[in-house]
Amino acid sequence: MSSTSLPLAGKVGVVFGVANKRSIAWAIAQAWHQAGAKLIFSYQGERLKDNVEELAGTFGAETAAYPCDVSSDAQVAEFFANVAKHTDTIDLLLHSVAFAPKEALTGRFVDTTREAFAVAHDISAYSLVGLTRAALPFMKNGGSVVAMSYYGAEKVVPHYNVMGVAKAALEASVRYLAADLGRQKIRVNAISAGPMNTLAARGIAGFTEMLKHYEAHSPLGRNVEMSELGATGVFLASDGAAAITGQVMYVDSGYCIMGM
Ligand code: NAD
Ligand code: 0WE
Repeated sequence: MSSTSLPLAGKVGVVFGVANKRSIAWAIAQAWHQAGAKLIFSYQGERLKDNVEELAGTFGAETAAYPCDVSSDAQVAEFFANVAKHTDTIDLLLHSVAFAPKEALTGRFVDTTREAFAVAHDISAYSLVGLTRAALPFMKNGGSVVAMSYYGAEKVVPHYNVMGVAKAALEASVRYLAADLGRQKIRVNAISAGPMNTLAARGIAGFTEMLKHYEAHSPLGRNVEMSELGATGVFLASDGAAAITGQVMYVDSGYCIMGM
């Protein structure tokens, strides 16, 4: 295929949420790159700098990565100031960031502290609003914003707790952002992924059982592959999805349609 026939040829994207090669953000970034997009990466802090620079480097030495802790307005502003050194246009934004204090993901939801509730919502939901607003001055030709969600936003998943409430806020934010920005040809959607074996899922008690449960009970009888999240990310970013905004697209082997 010639590069001009690639679905994201000439597009520029910013990526939030790569921690390592197993990150969902890395799967979508690879798919965006293979579809012809040029990408700029962020990383949460110094701890992840080398990891992310090494991964970004596989796209060519000129692929940039800058720090951005999304809980800091100053770091968000600084990140986009760094982006401005490379481009005056952004077409794609990937939000693949979530965090709740570990103790909030065990035990009962009713025991969630004010502090854990605030942190989970700040990092996992508000950051989509703040990052999208910071990207707006660059999205002169319209754009596509993609966020990652999970079924626990809709239904009670044991121990997902405050993260489920934060994902509900994220999904509602997707809709309100889509309504605000549609006239600027900026689309905002979420991918609700089935359970994936990443750093964020590791150490969750019963995670292996959850993978087995999806295998046993989803219509497709299997778990989701990273490349399938990548392909959905490319679709949502491409002109094929030009009339799709404000949606939560389930990429979960069909699990969420089942009543029992
Ligand atoms: P991951 O650990 O690879 O990615 C989570 C990312 O969030 C990391 O890169 C981490 O650095 C980043 N992050 C956390 N706090 C941050 C902060 N303050 N500032 C900047 N970045 C911060 O795990 P993942 O599974 O790839 O998670 C990515 C997204 O996918 C999350 O939104 C998660 O909720 C969602 N998701 C995951 C699954 C799953 O089963 N793994 C399923 C559905 C949705
Ligand atoms: O969104 C997530 C997990 C996000 C996450 C993970 C952690 C682990 C380490 C947020 N915060 C933290 N904080 C930490 O200290 N998923 C969709 C994966 C996930 O997490 C679960 C799940 C699934 C699925 C937690 C309980 C039950 C199911």
